[in-house]
Amino acid sequence: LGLIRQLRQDFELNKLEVWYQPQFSLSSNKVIGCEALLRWPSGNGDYISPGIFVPLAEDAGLIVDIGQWVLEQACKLQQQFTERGLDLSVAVNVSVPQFKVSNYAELVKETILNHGVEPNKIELEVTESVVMDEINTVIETLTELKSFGVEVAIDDFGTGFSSLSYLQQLPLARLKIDRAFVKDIPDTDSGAIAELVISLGRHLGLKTIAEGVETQAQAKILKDLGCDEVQGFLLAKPMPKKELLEFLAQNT
Ligand code: G
Ligand code: G
Ligand code: MN
Ligand code: NA
Repeated sequence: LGLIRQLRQDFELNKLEVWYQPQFSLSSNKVIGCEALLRWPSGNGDYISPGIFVPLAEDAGLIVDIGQWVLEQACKLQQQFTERGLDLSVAVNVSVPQFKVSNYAELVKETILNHGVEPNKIELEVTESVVMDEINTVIETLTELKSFGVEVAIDDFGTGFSSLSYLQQLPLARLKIDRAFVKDIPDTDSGAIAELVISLGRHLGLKTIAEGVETQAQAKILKDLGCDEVQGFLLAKPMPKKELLEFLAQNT
């Protein structure tokens, strides 16, 4: 079976999983939310990376249905947070083809309303490739969602080939510093880019969150630079929902 047929079949058989990686405030050291990340069990105990199958699902248009399902899972988790008295947000990744659905903003609003979730506890992560694909449509869609309350973050910031002018046109809450700019801190000049993004965020009134933080040294430098939040193996890896709820019971 081709990979995409296998993926479609496994999706229909409800075999895909959503794992969650906690995100932490650098000032309070507390969990502030988590990012939803797809996992595709290969059948022999390990997982095919979303880095491999998400691009295929995007090409096949399958990401539209999968992405909607991920959003529903995120809303269900957020409901559980609220039931447990946890004030935490859930971030989901959104791909280009999802924005091409004519009523994408309506669909997101409806999904959030149907789950009785507070819109500002759901964050959409969009990459620069999403933003640059059809900038006017994307601005319109995200502006509508922002006025509903949904938060928007730019994912993998600095890795795309975009101009910076869109930053002022989008209703953003957060810049996510890509792990490429975090990984060599404090050994190389890549820290200079993290510093630049943090400073840019501050000037634009946006929060900054660093991804891929693996060492205490990185966390300390990022904090000293004024970065607001971190996500990375140092603090917590992506984990299944059951483990996440256990982790939060211990860590909130
Ligand atoms: O979890 P991991 O680091 O392996 O993810 C690799 C890539 O897959 C990341 O760029 C991430 O944004 C993407 N990805 C993970 N889950 C989703 C999802 O639900 N939707 C989309 N569009 N991309 C995802
Ligand atoms: O592109 P995006 O930011 O959505 O991807 C997030 C991906 O980064 C997830 O697949 C997650 O597994 C991975 N990730 C999260 N924290 C770390 C980390 O500290 N180190 C490394 N190498 N990868 C990480
Ligand atoms: Mn992401
Ligand atoms: Na990223």
